[in-house]
Amino acid sequence: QKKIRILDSTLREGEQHPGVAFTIKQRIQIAWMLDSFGVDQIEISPVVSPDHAEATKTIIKQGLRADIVAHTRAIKSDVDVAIDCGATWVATYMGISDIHISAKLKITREEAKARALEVADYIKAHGLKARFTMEDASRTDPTFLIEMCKEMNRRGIERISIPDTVGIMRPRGMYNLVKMVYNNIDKSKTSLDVHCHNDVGLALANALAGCEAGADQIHTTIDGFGERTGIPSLAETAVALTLIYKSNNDLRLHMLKDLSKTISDYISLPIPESKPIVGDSAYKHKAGTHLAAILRNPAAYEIIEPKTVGNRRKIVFGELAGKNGAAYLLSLLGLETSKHEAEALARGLKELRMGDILELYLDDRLERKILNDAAVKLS
Ligand code: HCA
Ligand code: CU
Repeated sequence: QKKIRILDSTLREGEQHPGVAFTIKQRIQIAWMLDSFGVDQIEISPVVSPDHAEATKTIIKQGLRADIVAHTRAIKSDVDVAIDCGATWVATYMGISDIHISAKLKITREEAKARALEVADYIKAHGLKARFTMEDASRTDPTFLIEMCKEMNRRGIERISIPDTVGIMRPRGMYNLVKMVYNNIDKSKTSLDVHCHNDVGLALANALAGCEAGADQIHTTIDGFGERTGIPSLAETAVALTLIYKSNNDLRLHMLKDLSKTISDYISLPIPESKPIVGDSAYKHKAGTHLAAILRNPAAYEIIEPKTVGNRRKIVFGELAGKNGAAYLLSLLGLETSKHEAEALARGLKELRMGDILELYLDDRLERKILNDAAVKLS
């Protein structure tokens, strides 16, 4: 299985989310964490403010393992800012759909193409590694998209990003779009990125479909923050790649919860409890039938152990706990469990109004022992 890489854009796309803004020190801290987590590239825009330029410079100086990619508009003076920061990787973007060319750039297709190529040549003339982003690729005339990709490919641009800027694709459509580009370029010169927006919740599915079609790098942000409803979250992407696609196994997954927690502390926004992998509910078990199975083998309802991703298992005793849940609760309290007592407690729990619940958070070692004891008693 070919490795699928991760570019994390928390410091660029992530900061485009309302309410998300980091200090210089926080950006440096995030870059260190992302690097030790194991992402391949870290993206930041040095152009948006002097603070961002400062952060970009300092992060580049850290000598991290990940490439630091400076994101710029397709404007030479932007590229100059990146160069001044010491960037060796530059990602430049330009809207190439008719709607972007007319509404944003207010020029013609031919002028847009000329401008893009001029900037690409400029970047290459400075000996930089480069990505060119075909912004709004999913709404671009395919002929023009291919024409542009071929030009970049001919120039030895190392990566082309195919974004679904407005989150309008379905997985099959993203697959076809990326396949079309993939079939039209010399793969020894250029690799493909996918950058999918989550406007209807299909971002990760679309990005993975793009990788099945030949792309080898997915853009993520911590917790999926980004313009509007964002892009795929780092945690979901990392676990999907490791566990489902088996295309990456050098990521420190146990850092996922901490990465998420760090961001939420920095921006004073709680992590939504239903967030996959890192949310508070990601490993909460409630229904009696689930509890009964979890007692014997947590894998019955967990695809990856909570501690593997830095999260914790939580058992909820509420109106759905049933006699298995009740017996478990009694054993936790150190009480000898008879069938009769367990049933009585289960009836009591049934009386609970919806939402009146007791949650238990357990230390790992204790939990394993108790799970074993309870399983023995019930079997
Ligand atoms: C933007 C556009 C972008 C670029 C993606 C990329 C998009 O907000 O600047 O560079 O790969 O969604 O098209 O984020
Ligand atoms: Cu984007």
